[in-house]
Parts: sequence; structure tokens; C-alpha cells
Amino acid sequence: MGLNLTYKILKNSLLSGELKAGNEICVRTHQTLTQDSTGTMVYLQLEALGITNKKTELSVAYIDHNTLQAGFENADDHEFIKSAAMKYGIIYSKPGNGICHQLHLERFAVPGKVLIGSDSHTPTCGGMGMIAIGAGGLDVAIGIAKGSYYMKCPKVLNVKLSGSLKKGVSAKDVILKVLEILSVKGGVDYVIEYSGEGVKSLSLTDRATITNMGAELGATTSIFPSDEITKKFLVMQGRENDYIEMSSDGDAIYDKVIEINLSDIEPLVAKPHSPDNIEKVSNIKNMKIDQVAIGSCTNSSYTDLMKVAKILKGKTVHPDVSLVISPGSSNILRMLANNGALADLISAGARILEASCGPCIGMGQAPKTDAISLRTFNRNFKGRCGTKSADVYLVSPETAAVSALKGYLTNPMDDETDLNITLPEKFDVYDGYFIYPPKDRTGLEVVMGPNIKPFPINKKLANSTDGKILLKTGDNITTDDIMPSNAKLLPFRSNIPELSKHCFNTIVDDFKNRSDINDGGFVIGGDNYGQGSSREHAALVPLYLKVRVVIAKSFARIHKANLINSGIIPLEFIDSNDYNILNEFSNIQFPNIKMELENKRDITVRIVDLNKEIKVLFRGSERERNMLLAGGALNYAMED
Ligand code: MIC
Ligand code: SF4
Repeated sequence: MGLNLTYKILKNSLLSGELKAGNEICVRTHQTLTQDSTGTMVYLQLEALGITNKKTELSVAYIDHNTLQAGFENADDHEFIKSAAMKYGIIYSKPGNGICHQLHLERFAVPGKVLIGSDSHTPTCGGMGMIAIGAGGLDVAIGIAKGSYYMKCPKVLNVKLSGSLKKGVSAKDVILKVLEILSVKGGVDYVIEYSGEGVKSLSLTDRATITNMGAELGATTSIFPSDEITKKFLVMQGRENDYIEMSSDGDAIYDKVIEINLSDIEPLVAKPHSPDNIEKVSNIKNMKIDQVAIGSCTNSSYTDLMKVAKILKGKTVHPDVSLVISPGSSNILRMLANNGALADLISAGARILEASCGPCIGMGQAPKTDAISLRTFNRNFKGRCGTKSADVYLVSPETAAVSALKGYLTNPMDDETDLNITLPEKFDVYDGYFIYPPKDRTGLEVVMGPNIKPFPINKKLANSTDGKILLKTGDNITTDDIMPSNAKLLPFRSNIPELSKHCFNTIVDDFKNRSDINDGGFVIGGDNYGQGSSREHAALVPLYLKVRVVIAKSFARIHKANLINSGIIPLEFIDSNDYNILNEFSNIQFPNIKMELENKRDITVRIVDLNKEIKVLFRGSERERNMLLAGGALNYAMED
């Protein structure tokens, strides 16, 4: 029987374990990427691991999130990351060069290889036919140090595409369609593999838009075959030698198949406050908008921005709308400048930001109170834009641009502009923003400013533990809820004590206080607890606040790995009705937690106030159990 593309690459990269869905496997990490908001932790952890050299073929440290330098903190972080990159043989991408995923796709992604990145949208490079997985910082640090990555062998869901997109409909609408079908948890434990005739009608950056936002499905990653279109993109980037053709075998088997005819898709929108809350643009009438933001790792390619420039050319943005545009890379921005498209954008009244994440992570451009903001981004979680009362709608660049002109959410299918974009034969590549490590790196030391504080490390697991339930949450809690991120907080990504004052602040304002009074305790969650970002701060900060266990109905993949890495035990309900009897501020006890975990038994929870016992369970590998017993991944790695 034939292999699908996912298993072909995993097989070629397998270091240990059996390729069987659900098993733990260890794969070779050919490449890693970090960005600055998670990167400081990665390099602090590399320091703690005491290595001297990276074990990957290529590692890149990007600066793209914390580029607003309102104080010394972000600049200190950049300097620290640069010095660590030079010390360990890692390429450093200066601020202003662009968004890590867009840059990696343009300059480094190689079909058939494995990339691990400390950012949940690392799957963007799956558009290039590589296995590209988002992971917590410590897993990436270990990936750099050892050249390997442990993961749960995924199931593979095949999305078979036929037809081609109608004018005004774009790749963003395709992934919004997939989100409508599968929901924010429909991809959990799967790699989403695209195939079929329809694939040929999608450009490389269209494919990257789709794999990028596969993160919102909870998927391990998403992947497209590497074909003539991939080759054309690599030739354009002057990287034709990186091309190899890769696709699934004709008789490949999949765990699940869904079919989508691209010709049936209409422009779609994800309504507040979840990327799977999908509606047709044509069904929302008379929705006045205040802000339009175009960019992010989902939709900031040359083609996307050229389409926007064509729509805006010779017209003026509606007087009540603020339009901001952040290009994906410095090369894209320079090409727009050289071909006149940048002038078209500015003449229409757009505000041009530097090539970075910008408003996507609340780094400026927070909209006004109660605003309606249309964004070409990938997440519209409440408060993420920096304004709690704002409603964010996720749309394609075409929908965003026509709506910015009209002042209302508008269907781009009604716009007459010719949206055919001819790609240049050669990208205008300038690599000067990349700083390469010197050949002789002896004696290089890292530079740490005063904002860089040590990160918390857990202790070996005790025989028993007890205390209060500090918080009980509902379903689909995001890492933005657990550890919010915005222009005020991002400067403290290397300062856990400072961040801890804001833990769970989108849900309650006094979590730190609750924890301080009770000397830590426990958190109860619903389904898909910890979806969204890869930020391990959502585990490190609770660790600092002495959260010992989280019990949930189910966990999102990266967050669960981050909890285990920090030695916080993620437990799942056996009977989901038990969720209803655990109340905020109840006292609970885990009388035999160590012995039960060691012996793979169900874990006993005694609810003191009700004088009742329930059983919960730990779902994880032997290695993960041992990590929890050791008090987290670092302690475990040191024991090794
Ligand atoms: C995000 O989109 O939420 C981020 C910011 O890129 C995060 C990383 C982080 O929190 O630093 C992600 O997606 O992993
Ligand atoms: Fe940056 Fe936004 Fe992409 Fe995260 S989702 S990497 S914040 S552009």
C-alpha cells in the first residue's frame, strides 16, 4: 500500500519509534526557527543545557514580534538573541526584515525536510512540502541542541481539492471553509494533507496561507505536495537547487478524507471571537467598519499586497476607516516600492508599517472602543487586538481592501478590478538583514540586559499534593487568555515575575492574588484547553505561580507539551460529568499522585468539601511521565 506525503517525510526523518498513529516517535530536526517573543526563553534554555553547537542543518533566530521599542526591554531582548545566535551558530534576522514564517518560506524552506519552530504558525512552510511543526520553546531548544524532536505520530486527514477559485475568492476563503467544516479542534492529532487537481491552481503563497491557518484547526501541521509551482517559487528566489518533487503515492491511505470544490467557495469571514465562527460575506449586510489591517504571516505575500494595491489604486480609503498594512518581508516591501505599488497604497491613504507581526499580536494599532476591525490575520480571540471591547473579523486581502474603500464589509466579487498578478521572474532578493554567525566562535558570550530574568524550574514530583481550585474555565480557552500578549506585556517575555501579574487576566483580574494567598493550586478547564499560540509563558507563568495540576476535558497539543515540559501535570476527565462537580475555590487532594503516575494508574482526586473521590487520567508517553516525575523537561534532560 502506498504512503501519503506526511508519512513519506516522517519515514525519511525517523530516528526512533514506530510510524503508527498515536505512538511517540522521534524525528530528525533539519531546521529550526525561533522568533523574539518566544526566542528569549529558547536561548536561556540553551544556555541552561550547556551546549556549544547547534545540531541542525540550519537554524534561524528572527526578530519580528517585539519591534516596538517603547523602552529598553525589547532592544535588550534583540541583543541577547543576537549574541546567543552568534554563539551557537544560528542565523540572526534583524528587526525590519520581516515575519519569520514569510521569510523562512522565501529564503530557507526546503521540500521534504523537517522544521520545528517556536511559533504555532510554523506550519506555513508546509506550503513548500515540508513537515513544519510549531512547538514550545524548550522543545525547540532541545531540537537545536540534539537535532531531534519527539512527537505523537499523527493521523492524516486528506483534503482533496477540485476546481479552481472564482475571481474575488482567495486562499484565505479556502482555509476559512476548512475551519467551518472542521472547527478549531477538528485538526487535533492530525496532519492536514492537501491533494487533488485543485492544488495546481493554487500558488505557493496561497498554499502557505492555507497551511499557516491550519494552526487554528489544532492540527499538528498541514502540508501541500512539492511540484512545478514549488519549483517556480524556488527559481524565483534563486534557490532552484533546493527543489525536489514530493507527493503522496497514488494509492496512499488516509485516516479521513474531505472533498472541497474550490469553484463552490464564496468570500467568507470569521466572526468574533473565534476563527471557526464562519459566515459568508454576502450574508452580512450593512456592517460599518472602523479599521482594516492587512498583513500577518497569513496574508502578507507579494501577491496579496499587489492585489490590495491594484484594488486601492487611484481610489481613497473611506474617511471613517483606518487602513494599516504590514508587509511580510523587507524584500516584498522593496519590490512594492520599486514597482510603484507602495505609492498606490500610500496615495489611497494606507498607513504603512514595518515588515513585522505588528497589530496581529497587539503591537500597536489597537482599535478604538467598540470598534469593528477587519483583519487578514489568523486569530480573532477576544482582546488580542489590544482593545477588549472591539470585534475582530478575519477576511481575505481582497475583502479587506474593497471594504476599506467602502467603509462597510463588502463582497470583493462585486469589484471590477483585474486581480491577475504576474510574478516577477526573479524576486528582488537582498539578504543584508540576515547576520551570519562567524566561522570561529570561540569565546563568544551572550549579552543579558537587566530585563532578562531567570526562568522558573520545577522540583521533582511529590508523593501527594493538595490545595484549592484557583480557577475554573470553559471550553476553548486560549493561551492568549492564560498569558495575554500585547504591546505592554510583550516587552516582559523574558521576565516571568513581571508577566505573572497578568496571568489569566482576560478571565479574572486577581489570579496572581488567588495563587499567592493559597500558595498555588489547581486549574480546571473544558475542551481544547490552551489552544492558539505556542508561548510556553502560558505554562512557565502558572509554574511560577505554583499551579501544580490542570484538569481539563481535553488539551491543545502544544500547550499540553509545554505544561509537561514545565512539570505541571495535565490530567483529563474520564467522565466529563465530573467537570460539573469541581468548583472554583473547592479544596482538592491528590493523595497518591506520584505512585499512580509512575504505575500508569488512573489518578485519584479527593474533593474535600463533597467528601467524594473521582478518577482522572494522564494521557502521554512513558518519556512524558518520566519528565513529570523529574519535575519537567530540563530536570529530565539534566538527569539524562
Ligand atoms: C501568536 O500568533 O499568538 C504568536 C504571538 O505568534 C505566538 C507566539 C507567542 O506567543 O510568542 C504563536 O502563535 O505561537
Ligand atoms: Fe506574528 Fe501574528 Fe503570525 Fe503570530 S500570527 S507569527 S503574531 S503575524
